[in-house]
Amino acid sequence: MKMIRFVGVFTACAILLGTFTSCASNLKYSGSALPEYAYDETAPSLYEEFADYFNVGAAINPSDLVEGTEQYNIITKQFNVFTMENDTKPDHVHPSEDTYNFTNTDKFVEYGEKNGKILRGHTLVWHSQCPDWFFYDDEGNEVTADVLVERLKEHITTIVSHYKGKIDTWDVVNEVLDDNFGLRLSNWLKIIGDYDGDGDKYDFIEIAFRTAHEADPDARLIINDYSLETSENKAITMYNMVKQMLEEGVPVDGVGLQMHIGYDTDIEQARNNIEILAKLREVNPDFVIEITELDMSCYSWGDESTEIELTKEFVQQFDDKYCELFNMLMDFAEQGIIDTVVFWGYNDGASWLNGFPVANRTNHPLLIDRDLKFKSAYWALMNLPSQRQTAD
Ligand code: 9MR
Repeated sequence: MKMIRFVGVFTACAILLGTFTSCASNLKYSGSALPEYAYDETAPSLYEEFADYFNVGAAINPSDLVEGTEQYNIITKQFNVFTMENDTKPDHVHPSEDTYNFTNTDKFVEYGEKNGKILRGHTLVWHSQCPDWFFYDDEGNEVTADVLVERLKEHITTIVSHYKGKIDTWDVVNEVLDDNFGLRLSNWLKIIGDYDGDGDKYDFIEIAFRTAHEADPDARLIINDYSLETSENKAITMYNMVKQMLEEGVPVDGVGLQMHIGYDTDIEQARNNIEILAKLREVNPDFVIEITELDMSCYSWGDESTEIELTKEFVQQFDDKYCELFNMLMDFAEQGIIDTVVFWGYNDGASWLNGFPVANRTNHPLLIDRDLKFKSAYWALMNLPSQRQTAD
């Protein structure tokens, strides 16, 4: 048994060394740093490796918080920021007007406090996973703007106060922009509209930020959205909206780029869009950009297939793209623009991308595989900080 294992490890080692030595010499992690390396006490740590640049985090679920499991050990060692993937969303925390369910997020906070982690709350206001009771009265009629504003304030005040000083960062509003133009036509927008009569319809967003800030003045408040890295139009729309809100004194501390990207995403486009958003620092020098939901699909957008062969060439391309992305993010980190990068999940088996946009597909978007082994993309990234420092 031991012999078979040795041969397996030796072969993997030889293959990997071939891959690594073809990229660069004198790598910090090579040799024993196998792509199939499983967690043990001697494993290095992703967030510690990137400590000079940004915090590195992951979205997790309650099942990851069982002390003593491999999952628990991996997340605790690898990441220093966490988001609950689903359990802090409105439908979980506030399923009906008089019911708040803090059980799972309380456990998350307990874990974070015990292990000294930074915690993100996702999310207070969203069009999805938001129960209908917010928008209708007992007779099923749509509520007035006044009623919805009161419900919105009560919702945010109760949740943010409950976690005051415990949850560090809130995705206050999520996905409020439309894919093509302006604001998404959600129930929030439709019902609250231009509440203060000043000519724009940012009111539900402004009220959400002001209310969250009142409940916990020290919490970092983020406006979170997708495709900001690929659509320049969306990045500009976000820039214009946040600029106006900042000028009006709305306490927005940063923009969250979800970054659900693909192995073929144009990283230079992403750099361009981040530069657009970073101009918000001209209004507020402390304004930050967080990467909040990073993953990298192995399928092109529009590809409907459910399996992909992980050829050596494909894996190399995938790893290179992760490196290109992280190098770009480190450039912004060096300017103080980006300080947090959070993966949406941490192992391929549990990723939402196995079910979206095609059901029952096998995707491999993260750095740890289905068997909880660290992939070559993990090791490629682990080598970046030391390579960058050598190059300086
Ligand atoms: O990953 C989440 C998945 O488990 C849920 O079913 C889904 C429900 O809408 O939400 C997913 O997380 C989303 C996040 O909350 C907001 N940005 C997009 C994420 C992926 O859909």
